[in-house]
Amino acid sequence: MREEILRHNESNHLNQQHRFDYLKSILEAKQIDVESLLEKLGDFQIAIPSWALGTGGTRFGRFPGGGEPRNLLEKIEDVGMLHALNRSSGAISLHIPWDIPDNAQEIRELAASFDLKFDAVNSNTFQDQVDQEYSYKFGSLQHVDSKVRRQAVDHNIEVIRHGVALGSKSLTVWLSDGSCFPGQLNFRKAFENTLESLTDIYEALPPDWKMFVEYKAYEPNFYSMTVGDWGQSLLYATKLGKKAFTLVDLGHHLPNANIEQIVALVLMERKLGGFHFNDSKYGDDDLTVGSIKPYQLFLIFNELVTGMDEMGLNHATDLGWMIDASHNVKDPLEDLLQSVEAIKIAYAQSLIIDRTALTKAQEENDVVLCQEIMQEAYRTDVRPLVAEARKRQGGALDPIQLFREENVRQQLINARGSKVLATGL
Ligand code: PSV
Ligand code: MN
Repeated sequence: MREEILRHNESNHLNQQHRFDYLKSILEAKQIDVESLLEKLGDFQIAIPSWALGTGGTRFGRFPGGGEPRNLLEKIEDVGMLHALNRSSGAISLHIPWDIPDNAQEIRELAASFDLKFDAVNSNTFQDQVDQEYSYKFGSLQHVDSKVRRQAVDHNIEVIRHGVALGSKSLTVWLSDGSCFPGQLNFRKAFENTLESLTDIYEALPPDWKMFVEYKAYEPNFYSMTVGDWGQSLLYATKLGKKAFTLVDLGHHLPNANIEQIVALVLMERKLGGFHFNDSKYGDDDLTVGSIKPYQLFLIFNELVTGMDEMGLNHATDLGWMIDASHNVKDPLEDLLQSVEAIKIAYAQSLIIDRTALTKAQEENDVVLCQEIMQEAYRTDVRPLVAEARKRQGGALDPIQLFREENVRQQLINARGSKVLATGL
């Protein structure tokens, strides 16, 4: 891909230079250090989930476009290609047992050849596997039967073991545990069982690992979820200890929730661990990041950047940045390129907010000016800046255009076939 990228950048050079110079002059007139912005953007990496490289679907059907990765090696190749194009997807997050790294050494070497790291490993106690003894129909870590809980704990410990072999540094636990009908569950017992099971998992974490407790308001349980919101996640994470954190999946809130405020407060408590980025109109739609509510994404990044700066945290490394999405009608790889781009745009916009002026306007209760300041940043077209950062890292000025110019999907179909299905949901 190296030569194709160089050729592509050469033919897009003039247009990019013109747009970048224009933006640079605007930013410099505002005393913004453009070089430092480019550096921050270059450092910022977003992990790709191993389960999002194929076509997703709903319970009504699935319409695969062909050329999906048939195994973990091919998934790594796909993420490697994304990373070559955008230089911003330098990590992969595995879901076990959908992707079991049987030969960790081989997997590690392949990933390293594409300059990829392993981000959080994810356990799965929301589906029954063929060889498992007990069913998770009525929950896993919360289950009334201690044997089921033990099986789910053991699975999580097994996932940690795989993660250690790959060089991961975190475990994400998402539970579908909950209840579908009033009266089905003793909420307090379910909480206590879950906490006890999570404690067993927590104790198996290596010292330099983090545990992310992901919450979700509903689905697959529709009356209660045992980790249903940020309050419950924060409660578990606080009781568990220093290595446990809340994970925010943007699609896991009740309608109109103020996610940016949640982010601000959990971060303030030093309990924000990471993100699953996606977008949604109605529920856990798992749509392309930034496709429905880009302003919300910008407001979330505003809280992240200001909070992290005040706490002396490193934007690129101190939180886990991951995508969690599904692609029913788009090419999965193009969709992921769009998602990463949307995240980088929101990040760049939040970096150019005039913080001194905003703080002053807040102190003076100048509501109109506060909005003007926020929207001045949001309405700045930072795409040439994001593209410049990508080019400097060796990526393509326009990754999707190059993906299409090179007929990558057709090449994948030729190599892997048109009727192949990747593992995942
Ligand atoms: C659940 O909806 C979730 O967001 C969790 O992160 C799972 O790991 C993932 O989706 C599975 O697709
Ligand atoms: Mn998620």
